[in-house]
Amino acid sequence: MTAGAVRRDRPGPARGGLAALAATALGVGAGQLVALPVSPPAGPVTAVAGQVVALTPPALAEAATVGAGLGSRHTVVAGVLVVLALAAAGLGALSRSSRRPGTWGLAALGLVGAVAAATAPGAGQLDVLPAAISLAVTVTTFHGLHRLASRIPPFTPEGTLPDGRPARESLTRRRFLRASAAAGAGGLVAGAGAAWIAPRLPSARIGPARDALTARLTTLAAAGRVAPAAGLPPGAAFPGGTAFATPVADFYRIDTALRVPAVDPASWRLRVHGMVGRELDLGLDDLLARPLVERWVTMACVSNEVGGGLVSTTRFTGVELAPLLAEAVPDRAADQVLSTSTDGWTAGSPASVVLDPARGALLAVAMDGVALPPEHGFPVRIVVPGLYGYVSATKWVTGIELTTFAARADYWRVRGWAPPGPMETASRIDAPSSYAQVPAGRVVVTGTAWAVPRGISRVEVGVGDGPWVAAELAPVPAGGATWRMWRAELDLAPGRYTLRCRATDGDGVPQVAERRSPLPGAATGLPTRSVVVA
Ligand SMILES: Nc1nc2c(c(=O)[nH]1)N[C@H]1C(S)=C(S)[C@@H](COP(=O)(O)O)O[C@H]1N2
Ligand SMILES: [Mo]
Repeated sequence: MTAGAVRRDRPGPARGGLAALAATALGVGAGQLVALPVSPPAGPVTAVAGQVVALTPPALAEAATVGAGLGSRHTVVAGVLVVLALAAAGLGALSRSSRRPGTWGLAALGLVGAVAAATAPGAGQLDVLPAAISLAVTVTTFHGLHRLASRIPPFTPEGTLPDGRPARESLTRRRFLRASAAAGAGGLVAGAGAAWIAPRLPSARIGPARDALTARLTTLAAAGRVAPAAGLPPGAAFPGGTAFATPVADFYRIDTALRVPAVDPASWRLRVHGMVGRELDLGLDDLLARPLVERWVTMACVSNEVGGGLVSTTRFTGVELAPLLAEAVPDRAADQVLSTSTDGWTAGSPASVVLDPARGALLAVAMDGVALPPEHGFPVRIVVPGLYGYVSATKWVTGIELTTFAARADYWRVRGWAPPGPMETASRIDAPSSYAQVPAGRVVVTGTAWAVPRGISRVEVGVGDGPWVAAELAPVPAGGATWRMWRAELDLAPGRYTLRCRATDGDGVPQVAERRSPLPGAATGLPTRSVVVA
């Protein structure tokens, strides 16, 4: 060995393991810290723990809770940390001749965190950021520490190198140990700091505030202060078909919010202003003091493709918007109701629609009997039956301005979308699924159709170019504000078929068959589905 050359060597399993462990600690600590301003549940460890809890069968979760003194959540977090530490140390120990096992393994662990954060219910678009930063910090730190560890000469007795020079081993070793200790300690401090800060942030109050609002609504309902929605008529959905009421967790979600706004209901205000005779300024208590109603509504997104899933139905609870706005004495010349959210998003609805008491626009506070989830607009959002979400359904609403379409354009109109029009009559085939193989004979086809607020009067199904066959229509709660399930039985011999369907609205007008993509208005065209009958 030539004098002065730094001998490269394999770091033993202990050094490799220590390097990976310290790097992971720093990376995870950084990720947890970055999550604070983004979204605390999106911290990589918090996110994985959350998914573990969500995926644990209830019986097992209960057993874990009973068994754990600290409560299952802390136990799960501790479990995740232990598994992570073992995995990281193992990957580091494997990285002897090359950094590759550690690099790829640690990156894979980081990806698990990112996927957990991105797929958590209510995740915002920025929620992968903490895990991504965590991954980058971990891998970079691991590289640095691994390089230091590789520079430590092999152990020789008497502290000399094989060529007899005095080893600088102790110096290099000390540098490696010091750097590892610094990374590990930094990670611990960051992680512990984040864990201490998170429950003290305003966003941590949203969960309890939501529960409190749900409890309050339950009390109001028990006191008869909520006009209940008509119960679902029996048979509103067909066996094997799509559920009439979309579970809240499956309700489609569309918004531009990079992070889900955390709006404290205690300080929430709604200002009604603009072309009005009298401005209104309401808090949540003022809102809940008004008569509350429940209403079944099917909401749809204008960007839904034919056959797409951006349409859902739930029972909203809220305050009638038309009489509330009437109290502000809107100017007759105001043709637009422009609503604003805390994040600056705006929706411009036709005043004629929102101010029409028969349409039933709501300031909604709950869906399916529970306070709105944060990602669906907690604490208050607007719901206008028959208007697409982009021109009506403002989540986290805090302002309503009476104005004109000539004077103000809303968020999506500025970006090329059409001003509000009536909702297109639309239908969808839900079963059999695409390219499903079904046995020959009687084939049951189910689906849904909507044309809010006109309702659905007829749905027909066709096979190939064959004639239209009337489908059976399920009963719906009163009015046309919801979708309507349908079902048809076809007699099919073996072969490949294309099924199509067509809905007719309550005014007797069939849905537009001409194929048109969403932008600038809603899509039109008849849904089709390929099936294989064997
Ligand atoms: N504040 C805010 N509200 C919003 C949006 C948004 O981006 N920001 N998107 C709208 C659109 S385009 C639709 S389709 C509906 C979707 O509501 P959901 O996510 O509760 O299903 O919300 C509307 N309300
Ligand atoms: Mo939308």
